[in-house]
Amino acid sequence: LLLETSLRKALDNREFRVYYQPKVDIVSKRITAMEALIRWDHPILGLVSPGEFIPLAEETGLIIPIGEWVLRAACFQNCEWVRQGIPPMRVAVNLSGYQFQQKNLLETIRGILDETGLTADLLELEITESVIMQNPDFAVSVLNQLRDLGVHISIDDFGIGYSSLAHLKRFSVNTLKIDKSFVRDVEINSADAAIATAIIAMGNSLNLKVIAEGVETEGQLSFLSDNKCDEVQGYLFSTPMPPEKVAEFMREHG
Ligand code: G
Ligand code: G
Ligand code: NA
Ligand code: MN
Repeated sequence: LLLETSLRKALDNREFRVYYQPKVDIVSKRITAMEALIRWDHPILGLVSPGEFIPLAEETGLIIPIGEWVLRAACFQNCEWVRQGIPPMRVAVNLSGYQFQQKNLLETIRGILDETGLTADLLELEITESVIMQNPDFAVSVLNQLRDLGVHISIDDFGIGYSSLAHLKRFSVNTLKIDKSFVRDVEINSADAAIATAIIAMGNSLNLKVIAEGVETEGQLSFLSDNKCDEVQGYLFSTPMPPEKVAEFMREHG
């Protein structure tokens, strides 16, 4: 209850931060996007991870204003990076299931793009496979509208949410993001290796990009590269960093 009360005040008190983690093209090594990951800088607890407060935000409905805040902050930040002369890259924002179901999701996103001046192609939305599969028919219609808006769409945590190929071909998305639980032991666990390669093959055959998250070692990177995965993300390249670090990172890696 204490946490809920302070979560309510956190937006007004400007206690949220957005950290950014790069996505890297395996072949060219270029940065394709920066994923926005929220942090709560609590006055007493210090940095609280989203794993701890996103579920509470969802239970209380606070995820709607918090999610909108992240979207706006990330879009403003990406405009600022463009203004600084950093080569254009997308900013990727995680959408909660509650946001995905909001009737005014499209208006909200359109409004934030207008307000910040960011072009739609520089915004990416990450929606988990489980959220999409809760109601595949509804998801098809929302994903079509988002595609028409011109934003890039990724299916997050892919591989644990039971999409069939039949469903996948109906979803207008750009990218499949292999869940990090399959990446961790991809070199030593033959089932994980089989799942990862199957997702890559499925993505390739449906003309979708495939990214692997949670890449921490050169061995995992080699496996993914040998098996024609398109992009990678993880501690091997960078932990999530505050926005002021991104410019420096891009000077070294852009
Ligand atoms: O950043 P990790 O660093 O701790 O994130 C933990 C979880 O919180 C991940 O599942 C991530 O997708 C989720 N998450 C991070 N930022 C956001 C956000 O802005 N909105 C939503 N809905 N989830 C987020
Ligand atoms: O659910 P989502 O896929 O958005 O989760 C992203 C989470 O994974 C965040 O908590 C982020 O900080 C974390 N993360 C990012 N890179 C790595 C990595 O290389 N290894 C591990 N174990 N976690 C990572
Ligand atoms: Na994500
Ligand atoms: Mn994920």
